[in-house]
Amino acid sequence: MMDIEVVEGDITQQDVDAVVNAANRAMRGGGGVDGAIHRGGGPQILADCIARFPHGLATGDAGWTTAGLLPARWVIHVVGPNRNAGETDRSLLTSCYRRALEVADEIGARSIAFPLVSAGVYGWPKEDAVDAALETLRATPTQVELARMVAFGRSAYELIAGRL
Ligand code: AR6
Repeated sequence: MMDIEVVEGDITQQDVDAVVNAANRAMRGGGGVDGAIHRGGGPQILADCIARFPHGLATGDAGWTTAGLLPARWVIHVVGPNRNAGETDRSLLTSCYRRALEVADEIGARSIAFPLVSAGVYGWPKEDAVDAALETLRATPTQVELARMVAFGRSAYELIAGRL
């Protein structure tokens, strides 16, 4: 049975086996969580993305790279739906969490930290982003023992804690 917890903090500071990146299909970096992870982890992450994902990733999918200089061992990159570009299918968002756990199982990660995928630049309403995350984490069979939701700021923390 996987534990699910919430902390207020920065995804790049999490001392877990794998941290999840809210990436885009190109998988070559960006802003928000993606920018923070590439900045904190250094150029090894981008080099790995280029080598492992020459054509990027599809929306809803996940794949792993090294975590470079971050405390984590791996980054699991997911591509959330961009609601601002008309990707409104909720199953694309739940798929990110399910696929991230599948990838964690492939690499043997036992602890994983998630940001609120799609809830920033990609414009998914935060309440539903939290519900999609929590219901999928609860429903997906996995060897992962700890899933940590990393809330960026106090209001995100209150929102997630209130729905956990
Ligand atoms: N740690 C934890 N959470 C964070 C951090 C951080 N350091 N920084 C922001 N958040 P976003 P998306 C929160 O925009 O919506 C990028 O350009 C933030 O408050 O990072 O999936 C990519 O390259 C929000 O709640 O991801 C893509 O093009 C959540 O993390 C695109 O943005 C996600 O915000 C992806 O957009």
